[in-house]
Order: sequence, then C-alpha cells, then structure tokens
Amino acid sequence: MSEQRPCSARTPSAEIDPAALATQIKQWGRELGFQAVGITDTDLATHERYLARWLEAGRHGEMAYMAKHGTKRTRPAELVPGTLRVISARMDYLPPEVETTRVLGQPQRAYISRYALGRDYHKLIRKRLDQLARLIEAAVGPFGYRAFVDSAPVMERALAQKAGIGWFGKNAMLLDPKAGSLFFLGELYTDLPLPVDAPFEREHCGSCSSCQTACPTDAIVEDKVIDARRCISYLTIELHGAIPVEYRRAMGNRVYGCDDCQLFCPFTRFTRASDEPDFAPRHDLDRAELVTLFAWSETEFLKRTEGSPIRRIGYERWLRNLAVGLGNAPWSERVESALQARLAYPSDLVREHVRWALEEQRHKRQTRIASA
Ligand code: B12
Ligand code: SF4
Ligand code: SF4
Repeated sequence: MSEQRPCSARTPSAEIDPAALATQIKQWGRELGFQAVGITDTDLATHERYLARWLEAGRHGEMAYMAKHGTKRTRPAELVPGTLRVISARMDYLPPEVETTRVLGQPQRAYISRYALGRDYHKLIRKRLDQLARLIEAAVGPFGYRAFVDSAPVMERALAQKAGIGWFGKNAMLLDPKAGSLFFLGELYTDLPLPVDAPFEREHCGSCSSCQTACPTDAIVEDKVIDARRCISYLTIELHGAIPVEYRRAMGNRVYGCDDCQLFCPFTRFTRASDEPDFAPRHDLDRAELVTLFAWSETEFLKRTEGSPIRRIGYERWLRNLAVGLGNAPWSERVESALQARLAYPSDLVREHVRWALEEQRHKRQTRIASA
C-alpha cells in the first residue's frame, strides 16, 4: 500500500476552486507520465451486480481474493472511509520497437505479455500517484487519499470507464479509441469534493468480434465477460497447480500472460509506445528462445527477474509454463534434450508438464519421420 493519509470529513479551503483544481490535477497527471486522468464518484452499483454474477458463476477460479472483500471492492468508501471521489489514471506500457504478433508466430520463441518485459509497474505507478497527491497537498493543504494499482480490492476498469478514460471492449479490456488498450490503470481515492467527468458512454466495438475469434482458449464467454479459468493469463500467472491438459496446446508459446485479445483488436494499431525506461525489455525477454529460458537455473531466474512482475510466479511455475511452450514448439533435438534434462527436476508439477511436453515432441518427431 502506498504512502497514504486517511480520508476523513474535511472542509476544503474556501479559496480553492474545485473545477480549477480538477483541471490542474489532470495537467500534473500528464506531466507525471500519465496519458489520461479522469475523476469519478463512488457509485459502482451496476458493476457490483456484474461482479456478483461473475463470482457466482465461479469465473474467478482460484483467485479467492476476488471474492474475499465483500462490498469493499464495489463501494470505495467502505474500503477507505471518507472517499468521495476517485482520480483514475492511465499509463501506456508498450515499449518502442518491441515485436508482438511476430513472436507469437515463432513457436521456438517465448511469448511474454508485453506488460511484463521490464520492471514491475506497481511501484512505478504508485510512486507517480503519490507524487500527484503531494502536488495536490501543496495546493490545498492536507487531504485524505490512498493510491492503488492493481493489487487492492478496487474496480479499476469500472472506475476508469466512469471517469471518462475509455469503454469496455468485448474482450473486457478498457479501450481508448485513439490509443487501444495496452495500458495500466491506477487511482487515488480521495475525500476532495472534486467535480466529476462524464463517463465514457460510446462503445466503439460495433460488429467487430476479432478478440473473441482470436482468443486461443475461448475465454471470452460473453461480450465483456472473461472466464478466468480458461484465460491463458490466469493459467500461466494465477493458477498454482497443473495447467488443464485441454488448454495446453492452445497456449502455444505464451508462457507468461497473454495479449491476443488486444493484439488482434483493430484499435491496438493506435498504441503509442511508452518511453518509460522501466518498461524496456530486460534480458531479451521480448525475443528469447524457450530453450534458453528453460535452461536458466533458479539462481539465474531469481536474479534476472528481480524487480520484474514475472518473479511472483516463482521458478517452479516458470518451468511449468515453459515446458508447455516447449511441448508446443516444432520438433528439434535441442528441444527434446532440454526437456529430458528436466525429467528428474524435484517437483511433481514440473515433471508432469515435462512428460507431457516430451510426449508432444515424440509425436511430432514420429510424424516427421513417417512423412519423410
Ligand atoms: C482479476 C484480474 C484478472 C484476471 C481476470 C480477468 C477479468 N477479466 O476479470 C486475469 C488473471 C485472467 C487477468 C488477465 C488480464 N489482465 Co487483469 N486484472 C484483474 C483485476 C485484479 C480485477 C479485475 C476484475 O475486477 N474482474 C472482475 C470482472 C467481473 O470484471 P471485468 O472482467 O473487468 O468485467 C467487467 C465488465 O464485464 C463490465 N461490464 C461493462 N459493461 C457490461 C455489460 C454487461 C452485460 C456485463 C455482463 C458486464 C459489463 O463489468 C465487469 C465489472 O466491472 C484488475 C485490477 C483491478 N483491481 O481492477 C486487473 C486488470 C483488469 N488487468 C489488467 C490487464 C493488463 C490484464 C491482462 C491484459 C494481462 C495479460 N496480458 O496477461 C489480461 C487480460 C484479460 C482480459 N481480457 O480481461 C489491467 C487492464 C487494463 C485495461 N486497459 O483494461 C487491470 C486493470 C490491471 C491494471 N491496474 O492495469 N486479470
Ligand atoms: S488474455 Fe488471451 S486467453 Fe485471456 S481472454 Fe484474452 S486472448 Fe483469451
Ligand atoms: S477486437 Fe473488436 S470487439 Fe474486441 S475489443 Fe477490439 S474492437 Fe471490440
């Protein structure tokens, strides 16, 4: 949790014009590296119903934290008492000159979600939100606020839609018609009685359904609804145990997260590259071969993923995911021997995925011989 001050009933200084302050906050936000900033109230009643429906259907899978906080997630003032407004901010993350679909088409390479190539975004965005709060404080005096990015019980996309940042695409992503969806969201809960922005009402998807067609595991089960249990992002990052066999082939070379429903969205062509040095790829993660990453020792993994979001899955799940990618790679002796070298790895989870991958490789080798 960020540096914070409790939200409490407060009387803003009489000289402060809330409308001028809101304009100033957006300006500071842009200067701090956010591409868009909007302000909304705390009424999420409609989204409370959508969330309840999603949870009742069990679409959150093992993510118990999604169900854990009662109505705190959908009622900001229950999470942070005194909250009147939410300042929502967008930060684009695609680094310049990073390939996307091309790597998906190179099955010997690892595809890592483009948001995870560099340093962890949580710290960076939280720091910027705290800087924004300090600028506000210098203008209005002490006020109540709390900064959030991703990890807290917060309805980030719903708040951003209400704050005018974008619309919910059929892929459930929040999209800006001029910038696509490859961005993070963060917010400041505050007790400042700021004027609110108009919600982003217009939905630009129209008759398009490219995201649904592109999703490798059919995880977009209805417009704007993801069944996380089928989503590769969940399978590779959130799921702790074995990846269900039915999804393994469809995962292809996606070994950490998945971007397909964004990459094949027509609005993604408007993505603006981010010049944040923190998001620049490290250790060739944007192009590395599966075999190379699979050969990393645990020490190498820990060292090379220091400060990276990838580290949170740990070495065992890293190997699990890579094993699936290697099973899906074209047959080669290199791939087969890389897998064989891990057959005795001291983890049932890894060994089972390695055995599955070897079986896939053997099958491809035999087919190759038969057709030669
Ligand atoms: C849980 C979670 C996941 C789970 C579940 C995904 C999901 N769709 O919920 C998993 C692990 C699968 C996941 C994957 C990804 N995630 Co995620 N995830 C979250 C998290 C923590 C909560 C999301 C949530 O509230 N889910 C509950 C469901 C019910 O909400 P929802 O899917 O957003 O659905 C809403 C719409 O359906 C909407 N809605 C609007 N109109 C209508 C109309 C109807 C009729 C209905 C039914 C619904 C509806 O209502 C729902 C509730 O608001 C947020 C951070 C946060 N605290 O908000 C990040 C967040 C949503 N994730 C993010 C990202 C970047 C991703 C990935 C792209 C990562 C990757 N590359 O692998 C994928 C994309 C998958 C996808 N298409 O959604 C970003 C999204 C930014 C953006 N531009 O939208 C967030 C906001 C994190 C951040 N701070 O930037 N994620
Ligand atoms: S992230 Fe991948 S698996 Fe998940 S919904 Fe999007 S395309 Fe489907
Ligand atoms: S791919 Fe098409 S349907 Fe899906 S979010 Fe983008 S515009 Fe909407």
